[in-house]
Amino acid sequence: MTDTLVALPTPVRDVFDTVQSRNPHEPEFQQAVHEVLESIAPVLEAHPEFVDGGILERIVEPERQIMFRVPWVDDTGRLQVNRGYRVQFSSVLGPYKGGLRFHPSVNLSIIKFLGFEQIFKNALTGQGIGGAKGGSDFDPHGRSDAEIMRFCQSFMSELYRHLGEHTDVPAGDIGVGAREIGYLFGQYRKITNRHESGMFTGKGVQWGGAEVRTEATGYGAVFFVQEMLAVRGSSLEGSRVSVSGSGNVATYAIKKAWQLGATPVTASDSSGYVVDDEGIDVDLLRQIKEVERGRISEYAARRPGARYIEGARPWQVPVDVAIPSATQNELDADDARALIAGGVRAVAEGANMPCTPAAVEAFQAAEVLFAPGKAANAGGVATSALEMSQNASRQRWSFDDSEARLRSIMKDVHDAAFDAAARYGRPGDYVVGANSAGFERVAHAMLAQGVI
Ligand code: NDP
Ligand code: 2IT
Repeated sequence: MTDTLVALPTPVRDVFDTVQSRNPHEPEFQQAVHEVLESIAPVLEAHPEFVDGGILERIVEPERQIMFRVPWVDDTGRLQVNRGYRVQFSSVLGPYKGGLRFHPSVNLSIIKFLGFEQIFKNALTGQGIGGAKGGSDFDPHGRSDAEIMRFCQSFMSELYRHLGEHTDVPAGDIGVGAREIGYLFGQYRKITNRHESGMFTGKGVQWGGAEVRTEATGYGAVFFVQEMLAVRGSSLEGSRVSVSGSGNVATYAIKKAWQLGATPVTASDSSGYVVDDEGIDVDLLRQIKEVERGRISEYAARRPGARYIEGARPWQVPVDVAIPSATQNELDADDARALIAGGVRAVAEGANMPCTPAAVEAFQAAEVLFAPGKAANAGGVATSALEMSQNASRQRWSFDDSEARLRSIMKDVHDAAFDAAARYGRPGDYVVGANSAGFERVAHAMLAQGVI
């Protein structure tokens, strides 16, 4: 992976070599670090004090990483043991902030890549939040509510001592939605004897949650696409959009695409995808995925005209805009070439790192507008920060007010990335722009706060 770093100054190569040798079994973490180091070269050239101040050596090492045993008893009375994680990467801009992921693929590499990305994403939002991620290799699929509750209680029985509204504030991610957040928050409240609303975000709107947090990531990604298209004098009106995934991010990306005059034509899960040329019926999708917790194949079975393609991803379908919103590395160079051949004009990462480095390169070479996750999906965590503000001040903002704030934050995130790309000689390159703008904010704060 070092090849594209060859042209970079020795200190940057040395840092990456150390990352590789210290974290040999962490390919996703290495991938995320590589992407950032590669794209911030112009920032380091303009700010030699960042290199001299040891910012790189420090930023690639989490401030703290916690791993723990999560024992619980399933419905048949059998003991189960999972592994829990929380990687507290950086608190230089605010309390650690980032989601929890429950998925069987979770390991230290995945959590570290997500935590590392989160530092720069959160900095880009301008909201005063540090970077973290956590989760477990627990698989919620097919588990009863009682099992989910027992798992969440056991998980929080260990993690609570590391959390707090001024310390570390988790939220949801894959496999952690409203149900899990309720059980996790409840256990924290019981153990600590504190109703500390601001220690978790994504809470139910009846008990401290913010309006629009549920919708925020998907809505924000579509707002970001709108901003990118506007720069080229274009809009979403009349365009066909493909979305992967059928969870929180995908559902609300689909909904906002409809609201802005586009037709979202795909959705997927880890078993396959559906294509619906009439446009995805959001109510049916939510009924199947959120209420029944079913599979995406059932959508095609219940929707005339829709087709289900087993074992494939939706990138062969010709569209104007693609918003991958399932998981990391779900769109490779072949998929990118298929989308380009189909006429795609813009790609925004709703998920974290869904496009492989080769796919990103292909989009950029074809001059397709490309928004990396740390910019395009920043609306979720930005709205989490709005939830923290409301909790701290005991206020409740309306849906419309909150959506207007999200809209404005996404414009600011876009403009910060766009302007940084231009400033550093790579106009239109949102990868360079997002990484540079986020990194600058973090690096200045690290220098100011000394060797910590
Ligand atoms: P959900 O659990 O709500 O949905 C995840 C979706 O992705 C499901 O459709 C799931 O299908 C699919 N998926 C998960 N793993 C895989 C896999 N290995 N291969 C193919 N499909 C898979 O999660 P979210 O919608 O919250 O998260 C989706 C992405 O967005 C993640 O990358 C997350 O990190 C990112 N994100 C989420 C934010 C949020 O606020 N929730 C904020 C910013 C980014 P199946 O049921 O088959 O597993
Ligand atoms: O990846 C992400 O930004 C999230 N899962 C949301 C994190 C948050 O704290 O809202």
